Amino acid sequence: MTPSGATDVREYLRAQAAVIDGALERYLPAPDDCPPLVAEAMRYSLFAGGKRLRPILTLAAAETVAPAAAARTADALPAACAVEMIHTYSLVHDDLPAMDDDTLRRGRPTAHVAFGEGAAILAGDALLTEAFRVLARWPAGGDPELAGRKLRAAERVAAGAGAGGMVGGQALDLQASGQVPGRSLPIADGDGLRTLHGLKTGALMRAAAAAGAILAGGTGAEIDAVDAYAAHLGLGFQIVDDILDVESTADALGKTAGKDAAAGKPTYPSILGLDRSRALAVEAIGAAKAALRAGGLSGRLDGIADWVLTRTH
Ligand code: GRG
Repeated sequence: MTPSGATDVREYLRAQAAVIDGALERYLPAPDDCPPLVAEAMRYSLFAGGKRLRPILTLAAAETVAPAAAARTADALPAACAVEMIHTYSLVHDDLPAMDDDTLRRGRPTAHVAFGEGAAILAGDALLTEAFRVLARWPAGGDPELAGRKLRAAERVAAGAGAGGMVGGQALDLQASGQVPGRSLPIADGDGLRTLHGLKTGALMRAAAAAGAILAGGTGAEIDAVDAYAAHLGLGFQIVDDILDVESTADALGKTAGKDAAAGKPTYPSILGLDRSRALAVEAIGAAKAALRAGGLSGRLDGIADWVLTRTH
């Protein structure tokens, strides 16, 4: 990527994150709409400075399949917000003592440290549930074609987040780290890691991108290309995450660094070494871009793939 291309994509990511933050503010229950503790705990984790990569994928996928139709990309904004709410719920629950037991996330004390375990569990539950309210309700209007697209997008997001997607990946992660009595499932090679992360990290990214393409009225082939792109991107993202966990600091990452190694978790660097991990990340990002090209698509998703490789947090 050229330096100007890198600046351009960073500017795009910043601008889209601001659009998403504004929309999240509108879609989220206000403290008057529910017991204030729930609204406060949801907002605490959601507005703590996440990168917004998944919702940006939703918007960028919509732009990619419907480049000339602003209305179509606006149709994808509620789903983008729903995906970020689901991602944030997963972080809140992942940080709980029963899971990863972490105290720092997005540069702040984790939700259970700030609000207590019970309230953090409820904040996660509420984020997940409200996400599907957003998916069902917006964009509003009686257009039956749009209603059909909303339903397909919601189904896709549920599948990516659910038992055969992110939740399933988290279950494999618990088993891999010996946290399920009598059900350990150690991971010893790259294929095992790929399966785990394809679910835990990749499935929601795939659903995020596919939902954008669906809501913008993409063809079946376009939706498939965007889905394949996001599958490779998710892998690249995860490998870079594992490398940053080794090489970066808590200050830069906004979360505990070196946590995986300390917990004896299988990671790309621990199983394959840093050099091979870097090469695999480059390969995955190349494959993501190739999947787009194979579907006759280009545009922002390409630059986002390059950014994933060079990101520092
Ligand atoms: C609890 C059902 C359930 C799932 C948890 C997402 C997840 C699954 C666990 C988070 C732990 C982790 C390190 C996952 C792998 C990489 C990842 C998803 C990192 C966090 O995503 P970022 O970097 O975070 O996009 P921000 O804060 O920028 O949104």
